Amino acid sequence: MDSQRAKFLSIESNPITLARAIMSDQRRHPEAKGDLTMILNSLMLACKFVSNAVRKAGIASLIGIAGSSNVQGEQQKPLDILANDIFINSLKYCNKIAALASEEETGIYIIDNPDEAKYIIAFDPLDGSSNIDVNVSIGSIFAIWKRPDYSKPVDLEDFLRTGTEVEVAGYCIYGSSTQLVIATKEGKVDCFTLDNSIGDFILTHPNLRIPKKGNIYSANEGNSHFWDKSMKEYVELVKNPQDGNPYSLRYVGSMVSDVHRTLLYGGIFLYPADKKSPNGKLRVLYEVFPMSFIVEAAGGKATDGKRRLLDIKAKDIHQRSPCILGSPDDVEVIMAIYAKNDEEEAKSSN
Ligand code: AHM
Ligand code: MG
Repeated sequence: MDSQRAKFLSIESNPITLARAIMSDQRRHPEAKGDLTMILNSLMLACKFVSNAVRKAGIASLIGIAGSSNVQGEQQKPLDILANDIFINSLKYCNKIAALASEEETGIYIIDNPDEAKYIIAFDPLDGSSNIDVNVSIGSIFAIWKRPDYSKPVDLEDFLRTGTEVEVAGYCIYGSSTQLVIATKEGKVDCFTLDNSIGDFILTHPNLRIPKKGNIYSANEGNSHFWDKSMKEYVELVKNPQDGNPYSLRYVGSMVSDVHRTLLYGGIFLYPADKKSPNGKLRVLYEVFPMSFIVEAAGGKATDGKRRLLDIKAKDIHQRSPCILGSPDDVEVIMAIYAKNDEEEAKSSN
């Protein structure tokens, strides 16, 4: 039997569903109490609900704007609000989350549940909102931390953490299919695809590894006039390389889609600081940390140009950071450009 047919038969008769994968992971950790299993099950359900809402958005009048703004002054869309409610309600049921931070919530949202809730979560319920109305892929992003001290009531302090402390991170992409990518701190990244006919996520891409080097760069180059010298130099280099093989430019404008492609095909995703947004645009807790965690777990790198993104210690739940991530060889090239320019600048200022 050829391997393609064997794979098809195994997916048809013995699929590894997300629930099965989570259970078998838990068997490998007999000391685990199953808390993360319950949280992941709640997230899986939330993603299915959001996926369904996204597919019906045009019919159910979920496009357009809702008329409200979030704490960052961005206009909320009906789907942003619906997705936020879906995530919160789903997570409330599992009783294992003490509080959450969401792009759509001004402060932390404390869940009134028993003391047994040892985890907190940060999420962007619907990333890439500007693409909702034009039927382009969007997604949800999350990162989960263990509370450092659950003998005291949960508070903002529990969220002011580094990315290296993340236990599990993931994203769900609502694209031509719905896929859920989950990374654990053991460095395992799996991608599950939603099979609508049975309503379950099936393991389709086990042990994802990012290519060592790619040939795609992904950035909103419309902002290039405002970029710093190193970012301009890097993008010029990939467009006019010495070997005469320029990189392709791909930019969806939904971080989930741009990072998903980078993970699968390799290359580099760039959302740098610029003169208009000196801290960049992407939010540390629920965009930069989860995506950096996933990319690193898959063998890639994530930096702001000078330091590892996962080493940032959050000072605010809606804090922003420049974000550069992707194939290790590609990210190292831009880091070397930053190091060279910083050294030259330091010499000239002495
Ligand atoms: P959102 O969470 O409000 O949708 O904003 C985040 C999105 C990211 O998905 C994407 O990478 C970025 O904003 C695109 O920004 P720009 O339109 O400036 O290129
Ligand atoms: Mg977002």
